[in-house]
Amino acid sequence: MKIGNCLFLSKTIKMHIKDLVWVLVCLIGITSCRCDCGSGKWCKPNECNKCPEGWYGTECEIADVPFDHLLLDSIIIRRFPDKKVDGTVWDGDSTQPDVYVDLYKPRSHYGDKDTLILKTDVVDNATVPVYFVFSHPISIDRKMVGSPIKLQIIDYDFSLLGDDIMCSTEIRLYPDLLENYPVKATISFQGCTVELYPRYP
Ligand SMILES: [Ca+2]
Repeated sequence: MKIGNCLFLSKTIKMHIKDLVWVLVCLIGITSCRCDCGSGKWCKPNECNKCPEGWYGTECEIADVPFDHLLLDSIIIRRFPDKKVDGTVWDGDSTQPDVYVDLYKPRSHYGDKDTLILKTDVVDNATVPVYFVFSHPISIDRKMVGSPIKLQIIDYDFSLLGDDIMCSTEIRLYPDLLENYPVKATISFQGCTVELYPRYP
């Protein structure tokens, strides 16, 4: 069903049952034109053949990234909020928060699961700067490098309520942060400042 036909119909339509059926057919024809753009988000209706910037391939599944993968050697937290947004301290015993970092690709609309890229060890009673130096560099493949991924700084808690997210953001490593192959990428969000130290093998 072409959009032009639908527009023509919408102009000439009279509200008879038969016309309503045609409108429904049109709407189904347009909205069924959907595909995963590789970024985990739906393409706009009727733009199936147009990949969003940074993606190509028949299903827009290939990230336009000029390297096969990258390596992450270390992460440094330079800043995190002193307290929770409600003004209370991070830990009930009034010690400093016990901090770790995770990096993952959120589930897409297909209903698949979050893909964990990295979860660091916990640094107990952390004060900035907090260093996470990986004995084996973390390898991040091109699809993750080109996808929106979530970066979170988390306070590890023993409580049944679970850990506290200290700050959270969505980033895209390439091209947003690493287009010019920097040795360090700095991200500031929600009271946190984080440095990533990548390598390009
Ligand atoms: Ca603590």
